[in-house]
Order: sequence, then C-alpha cells, then structure tokens
Amino acid sequence: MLKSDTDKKVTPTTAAVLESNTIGHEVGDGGELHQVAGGTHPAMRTQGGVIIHDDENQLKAGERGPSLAEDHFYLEKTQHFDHERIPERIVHARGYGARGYFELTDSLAGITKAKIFNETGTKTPVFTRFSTVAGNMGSFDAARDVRGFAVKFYTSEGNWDLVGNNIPVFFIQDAIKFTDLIHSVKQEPDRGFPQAASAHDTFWDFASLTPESTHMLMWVMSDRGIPRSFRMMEGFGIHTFRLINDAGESTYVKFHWRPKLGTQSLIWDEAVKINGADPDFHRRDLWESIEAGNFPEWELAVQLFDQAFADKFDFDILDSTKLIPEEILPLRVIGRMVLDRNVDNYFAETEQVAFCVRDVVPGIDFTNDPLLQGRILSYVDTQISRLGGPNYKQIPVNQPKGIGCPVLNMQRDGAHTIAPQKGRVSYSPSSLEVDSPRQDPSANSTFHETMTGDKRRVRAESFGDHFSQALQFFNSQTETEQNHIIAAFIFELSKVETLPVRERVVSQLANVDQTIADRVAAGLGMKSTPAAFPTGVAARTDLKPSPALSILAKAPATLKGRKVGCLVADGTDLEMVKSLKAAAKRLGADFAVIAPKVGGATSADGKTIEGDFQLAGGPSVLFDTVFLALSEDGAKALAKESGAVAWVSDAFAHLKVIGTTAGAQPLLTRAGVTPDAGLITDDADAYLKAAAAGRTWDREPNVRTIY
Ligand code: HDE
Repeated sequence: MLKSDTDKKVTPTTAAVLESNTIGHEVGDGGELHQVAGGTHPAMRTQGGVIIHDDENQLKAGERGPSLAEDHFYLEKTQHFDHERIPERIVHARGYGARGYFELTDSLAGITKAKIFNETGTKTPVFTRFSTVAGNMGSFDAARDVRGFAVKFYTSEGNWDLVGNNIPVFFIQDAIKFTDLIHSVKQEPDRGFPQAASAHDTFWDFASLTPESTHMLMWVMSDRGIPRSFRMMEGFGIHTFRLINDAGESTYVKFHWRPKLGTQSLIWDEAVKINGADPDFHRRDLWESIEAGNFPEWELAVQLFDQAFADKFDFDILDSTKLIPEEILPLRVIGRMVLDRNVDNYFAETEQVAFCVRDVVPGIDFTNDPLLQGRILSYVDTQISRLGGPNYKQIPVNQPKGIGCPVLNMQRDGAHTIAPQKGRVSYSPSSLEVDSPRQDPSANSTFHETMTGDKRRVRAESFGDHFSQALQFFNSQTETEQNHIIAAFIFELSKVETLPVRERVVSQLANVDQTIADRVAAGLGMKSTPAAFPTGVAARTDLKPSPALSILAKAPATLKGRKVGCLVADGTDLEMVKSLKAAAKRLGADFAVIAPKVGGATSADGKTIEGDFQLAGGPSVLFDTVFLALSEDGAKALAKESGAVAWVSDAFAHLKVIGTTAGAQPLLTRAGVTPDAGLITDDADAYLKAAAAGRTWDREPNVRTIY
C-alpha cells in the first residue's frame, strides 16, 4: 500500500526505519520509508512521471545475485547523473546569482525610447549574476580578480543584458586580444595551475608586453580586486553605449551601479585566509543577506554626453581602457536595483543564465568600441556550446518575461525546442497566414551613423595613451590605498619566476611614475629600478585627481551589512554579550558568537552562552570587527589555544577595530596586540562607533612594512 501525500504518519527515526526496511528483505510498502516528522511527502517519480517504489536497492537476480539490465529506475537515475555537468564558462565560471527588480526613479524620456527608462515607478524584473573572471567554477571567492556584474533586465520590450564588471575600465582595447589575455591569466596550460590567480608568469608576461593594460592593472592591484562582499561593490557597463530617442537622435551613455552599503574591500592577507576558512565567502554573504530580508540594493546612475563633449578629451570615448571622471561629468541617478529573492535551484538559474551583450532593446544601441563590437559575437557563441544548442533562450531563466513580448519569429527547431511556435509559415515574406508575425519598422533604433574610411586592421591614434589615467587613478587614492597597490604589485611579481618579466613590469610602471616603479623595485629587492620601457606617449602629469575613484575617500561610516564577531569563553558576562548584540543589531550589523565549543560556553552566572561558531570554524577573518568578551580566567585559558591567539593577532594585523573587556588582557598580550585608537576597552558604545568608521588604517605601518 502506498501512503497518500497527506498521510502524516510519523516514523520514529528515518535511520532506524531505513535499516529495518532495507537489509535482508524487499521494500514493498515504500510509503512509510521516508516519512519525516511533520512532513507531507509526495511519491518520488521518474522523469517519465512513474512512481518509484524502491530507491534503495537495485533489481537483482536473487538476494546476492547480479543486477538486472531491466532495472529502469536505476538506469534512469544513474544515466541522468552521468550527464549532470555542462561545460563551465570559459571566463566568469565561478558566479552567484539572485533575482530582484529595477525601479526607475528619474525618467530619461526624450533621451531614449526604451520603455524601461521612460516612466518613473516602472519596475522591471532582473536576474543578476556576480562572478570572478579567472577562477574555475570550484575555485574560491576572495581571489584577487575583477568581478563580473551582469544584469538581465526582463523589460516589457524584451530582454536587455547589461554585462558589466566592478571596475570601469578593461585590460585591452581590441577584442582580438581577449583570448590571449584570458589564456595568460587562467591556469598555465601545461601544468594546470595556478587557479584563480593572476600571480604567475604568463599573466605578467602578457601584461608587461601590453602597455594598454596598465590602467586596469592599477585597479586590479588596488583593493577593488578583493571586494568585501558582492553587496559592497560598484558595477560598470564600461563601454560607451548609445541611447536613442524617437527622433533617432543619439546620446552617449556610461552605466554605473553604486551599492547602498558603500564600496568596501578586504585586506590581502585576510582574503588569503578567508579562501581557506570559507571559500564561499561572497556567495554565502549574498544568500544569507537575502534570506534574512536584508536585500542588497544599488543605484543605477548614468553619465550622459554628446559628441561635442566627447571631442574635448584627448583620449577616445570608444577606448575601454579609459573612463570619464565623475568630477568632470557627474553621475545622474535614474533608478535602483533591489535583489530580493534567492534562486530556487542554482544550476537551473545561475548556471544556465545566458547573458548576451547583443541583447539590447529599442532605444539602447552600441558604439564602435572595438571591444564591445567583439563581444557581440562571443556571448551567443559560447552559450550555444555551453548550453547545448541554439534554443538556450527557451530555458526559463533566459526567456523574455515582459508582458507583450512573446517570442514570435521565423526561427524553428534545433535541440531542446521547448516552446513550439505555431503555424505553417516559418518564412517571410509570406501570404498564407494573416496572423503570422511581421517586422515592425517603428521599433528601429539603430543610430544612423555615417561611416567613412579604408578597410584596415589598425589601432586608432586616439587609443595611444596608456599611462595618463593609470597615474590619475593612483593619484586619486588615499595614501593607504596607494600603499596597498604597491604591496599588491610586489606580492604578484614575487610569484613571477622569470626575472626579465618581473623587470619588464617594473619598467612599464616607470612610464606611469618613477616613484611607483622605485617602490615596487625596492619591495622586490631589486638592486636598481629598471629603465622605463620605450613608449610612444608619456603619461600626462596634469590630470586632476578624482576622489570618486577612491574607496576610502567616500567610505560611509556605518555598521550596516557588516559582521561583528564576539569571542566568549567560560566565565563571560552573558548580559554584556546580550546588550552588545542588541546594540549592534540596532545599527544594522550581524552578530555572531564564537566559542571554544559550538555548543557554547558557561557564563559567569552559570548560564549557557550559545555559540554560532566553534573557534576553529569561525576565525576572525570572517568578521569585519571583533569583540573579546572574556573574563580573566577565560582569557588565560584561551591564551593557551593557538587558534584563539591567531584569532586575535589576525584581527589586529587586519586592522580591525577590537573591542574588549579588561579581563581579556592575557590573550591580547599573548597575541602581541598593542594599544592604539582601534583597541577599545570596556566601552561598548565607543567600540561600535569606532567599528562603524571602518578599519584602523593608522595601525598599518606598525604591522607591516610599507614600501
Ligand atoms: Fe566577457 N565573456 N568578454 N567581458 N563577460 C563572457 O560569456 C568576452 C568583457 C563579462 O555572469 C563569456 O556567458 C569577450 C568585458 C561578464 O554569466 C564570453 C570579451 C566585460 C561575464 C565572454 C569580453 C565582460 C562575461 C563567457 C572581449 C565587462 C559573465 C561565458 C571583447 C564589461 C556573465 C559567457 C555571467 C562572460 C567574452 C570582455 C564582462 C566568453 C570576447 C570588457 C560579467 O562570451
């Protein structure tokens, strides 16, 4: 007898039942087998919809006999498993997505005919995927890398994909170099390592011979390359696009995403340790915040300009290695994106989502940026091979969802045709069916641009300056951020085994600025700085710094979205922990208790302090700021635990604000913590205020050499 879906019969323990039912005799009445307390369980069925009566045993000839080839349950299950994987993305393989919406708050009516940008209040569903570029799918989140920031807008006029990054410029100017760039940064082909790292010979070999990458290298070596969270990352469309209005007029546009929580980053040593402690650091953070109802949010802003404005620059607005500083062309905020729903199934949605740069809607158009032009082919091409055929847009996450944009065209058939288009007519022009779809010239928004010139393979002279904006970026950083860029170059190049490659990178840096090159050379232990690499166009030194390019210059003082880690032990004052937690939560922070045992610790008054993490499972790198809620005895006990000592010394080295009870002193002493503005004793309010202000940057010269 099979139990019905609503049968609430409860089995004592699943394991016990499994044992009694599966060993030594057949399972006929499989209904009770997986009945779990309180659950209502529909029957398990095959892909063909047939009820499966035994999911524990193969069909055998005799109790100990061979398995039978007619066991269709087993065959279907295992064969499906054998084909569960598809090729991972060649770049941006490791990513994480979520659903949400975009809401227009400022209309661009008159500038673009795209409906998504016309009526304020319009809400457009989106699917957004963040990613690292170089690492394979199973690599780790906190690699030093560019982050993908791809948004699929399901607009009422069809899908528009804005496939951007968290850095507003790119390594190369012409798409024909993309294959080389990616081959150089991915694992080296003979040995298959290193994964998810640019710190190896092939990348720096390519980069040092590709001076146009210099501006981007500054960005990737800056703290932008190690974001604290997807929720705390800016995003950029990078290329100059066009907006087209009803009259066919064009306005140039650059797209920017700005995170509500502000931009924040990790410290390099912290990132390295996070990758061991929690390789899923970024995806877990996104998932958990959405599950908790703390929906991540970004503003969408645009820089709008015309040809006359573009002509004022001595760089080319079609060159993706350049940006237009906000101070010269301010951002206009036009809407917000909120991610409010996690996926139901990672593979079905995040893995199968197919972003295509060529998917634009009327009112949004391309420019002649040779990088953008090259992307138009590649994305669709890769989806066809990755998702197994030309019908990948019939997969639910890729289908247009806007009301009024059904899929109607003359394309037919191919692998996995799911949504059958009706009728006899699959060609155009046709006369046989009055309701067959027709072209609609009113939707045209291709900009009527006049083209002249000889057919040539050439790089325009206007693309020739590779160093001015690299210097401008460096000069726009705070001293701390500049120090981090220098340190990152030193670290990366220290991993390069071929000395001439190391030297060539430094000689390219000398084209940006001699002091930068000298500092990197000193950190690498070079006896002298190699001479500047020959260049056609020297860096302009008169470009004004752009403070908007610094993270720290505009960092908000807030605990929102950050995590407080509170270390407890036997003897901790429970009431103090409770009130600290309440205060931190009021400020929008997450609060986690780390105890020597995950079951918790016993407080001074004999109560249980529940732990969220055991010490080894919750190292301080997982938190933005830490508090040591310890009695003197508790601190003395922890001073003998290397894990606890590292917990504290890491927090100190990572410049975290440390709040502490006076009793914690034995552990602080053992961990080598010395007093400074970021060490706050017995004052919870002052601690939380200091923690909201960010890290204790002034501590840095005391904990590591600045070159
Ligand atoms: Fe991509 N890129 N790309 N790219 N890209 C891909 O498409 C490519 C470039 C970006 O979450 C691939 O679906 C070429 C710039 C993101 O699924 C592939 C060139 C920018 C994602 C591809 C570029 C990006 C991709 C691999 C040189 C920032 C992940 C899988 C012209 C504006 C999307 C796929 C996701 C993915 C090609 C350069 C962003 C191979 C040829 C510049 C965010 O088609």
